[in-house]
Amino acid sequence: MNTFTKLACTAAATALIAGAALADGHAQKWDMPMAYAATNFHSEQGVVFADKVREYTNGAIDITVHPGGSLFGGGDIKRAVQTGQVNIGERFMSAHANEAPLLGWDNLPFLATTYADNAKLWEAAKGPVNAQLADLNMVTLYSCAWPGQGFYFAKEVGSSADTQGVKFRSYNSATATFAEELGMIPVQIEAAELAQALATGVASSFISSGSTGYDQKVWEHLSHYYKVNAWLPRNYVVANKQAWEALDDETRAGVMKAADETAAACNAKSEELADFYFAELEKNGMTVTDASPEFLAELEVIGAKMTAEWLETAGADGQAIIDAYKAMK
Ligand code: PCA
Repeated sequence: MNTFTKLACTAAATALIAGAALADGHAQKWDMPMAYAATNFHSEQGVVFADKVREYTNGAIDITVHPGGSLFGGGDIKRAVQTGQVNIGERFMSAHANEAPLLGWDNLPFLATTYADNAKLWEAAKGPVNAQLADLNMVTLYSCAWPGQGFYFAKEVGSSADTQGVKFRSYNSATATFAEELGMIPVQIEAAELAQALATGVASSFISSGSTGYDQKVWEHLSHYYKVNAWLPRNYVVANKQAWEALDDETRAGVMKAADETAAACNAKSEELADFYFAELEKNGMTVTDASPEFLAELEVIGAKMTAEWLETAGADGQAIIDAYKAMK
């Protein structure tokens, strides 16, 4: 067989297998909105995932990644997937904990502060959380943790005496509550708009990982980062339920294989990069330190209150997640 014939045979075979995915035999093109910078590890892993999906489904599903909120802004991605405007997307689901309290499981202060513990907590949470997402018409393909969350400020902060009246960028209601407890004034803003919010004075502090501070070059506006390591929140890559159910078993298995591999790679990448981000913040002039014992003690008291409030809204399912997690430790 010459090269051309071989290629033609491979293409024909691929087309045949790909045909398994759709009744009309064409590959499906799926647009995948992602909310964070193209160079962020979540987005880069999204591209790796798309490549793996093409490979493991023999080209049946062809995903195009749209990072940086370019197709849908972060706040609109969940609805876009739910309603089938897109078949797949990435979302920071704890931002929707006011609609579905269970989705706040990954914002519980000081409960699981290492990658190993965060993986255990996800193990404990994923049954009820994925059931909740299924109720919202979404199928979870994979989730990936951000590095630990700490506070960014434009000044030295030793305790809540220094945070009164400070304008704070929140990314969900849990972080807004945290800020209010510290006397700050929260406003919810997507990461993609963070640099602009800092530049215009809409906010002068926020809680996040070193990753987002690095992506948004926040050293241009802020001076201090306190490594509180309060929690490791997660992004989820989810599919629209009808789009998912329309796939044949073999194609779904290919997508899940890609998803499982990407989950492992993405979480490993997050852990590997955590200290790199701190070094970059420092290199660009920021002071990166642990929070003072006084500030940390205050944050722990607030954290306990937030966990109690979450349990009130998340109910028995929430308690079951915490219990199952503690049983694993
Ligand atoms: N970065 C995202 C979510 C958590 C994180 O570390 C953000 O600040 O929006």
